[in-house]
Amino acid sequence: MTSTTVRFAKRLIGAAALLATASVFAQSLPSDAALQATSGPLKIAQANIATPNGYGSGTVYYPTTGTNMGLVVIAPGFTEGPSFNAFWGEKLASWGFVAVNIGTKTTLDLPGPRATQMWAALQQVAALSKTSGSPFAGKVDANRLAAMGHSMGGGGTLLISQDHPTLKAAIPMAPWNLTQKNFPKITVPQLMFACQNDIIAPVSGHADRFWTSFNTTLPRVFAESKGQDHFCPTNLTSAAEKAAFGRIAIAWYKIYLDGDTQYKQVITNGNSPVFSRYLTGGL
Ligand code: 9J3
Repeated sequence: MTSTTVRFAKRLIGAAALLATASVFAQSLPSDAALQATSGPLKIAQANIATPNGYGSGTVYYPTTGTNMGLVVIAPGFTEGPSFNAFWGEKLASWGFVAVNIGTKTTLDLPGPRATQMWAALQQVAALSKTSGSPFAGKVDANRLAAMGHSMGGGGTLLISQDHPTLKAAIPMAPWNLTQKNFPKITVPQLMFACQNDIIAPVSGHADRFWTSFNTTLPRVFAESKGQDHFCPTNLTSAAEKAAFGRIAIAWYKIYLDGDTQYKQVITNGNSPVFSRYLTGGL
């Protein structure tokens, strides 16, 4: 090549780089208001799992457009049913994830069986997505699985994270676990929600213990809702809490389930007046 040709080639590469940059800007972050809203940009549908294999019940929420999305299992707490988490299923799907909101075999199951059931639901929904007859056929990328759960379901979220390091991200909400307090082996990024005035899963005996046990390299966030009770990250909470938790939950799965690192700035700026504490590490 002549030096003129080389210069011309370099200019072409430069132009391509500019175009690539432009397309990144075209997909810039949504506004805080958009992330805090009850629903995201996508239209959603839902389907019940007719024959749950290894767990109690499941409702799958999914965007009507798109394929190969990350899948999040959502588990309730002791004596709770899936209604406690329904808004999470709807919110996640409206932002481009598939969510399976489960009920456990019995509402009294301990965190260990909840973790087992969460894994069973992920496997079944991923397998169903590979069948052409499914209403959510082709929607799930079986290599991108994540977990979320409230209370004993939050304990289950920690346990499934410990047992299945292939998971991409997790959100334990007001997690409760009695027999294991230390989770230094977890490598699955953890966004932990806590409720300051929780007397069912007191922060000092549960969320704080789990949080301080994490490896210092683990990508992690601790978001504690000010003055709120055990139900602060569930359907029973206020719109303000749903907005603050919802914004960082979407960002967490965008970063760690979708690989969209732009959303790290949402996490960095994720504190809110409704939080009494907002701590981050390993990001
Ligand atoms: O809501 C929960 O799953 C908290 C755990 C709990 O109530 O334990 C009592 C045995």
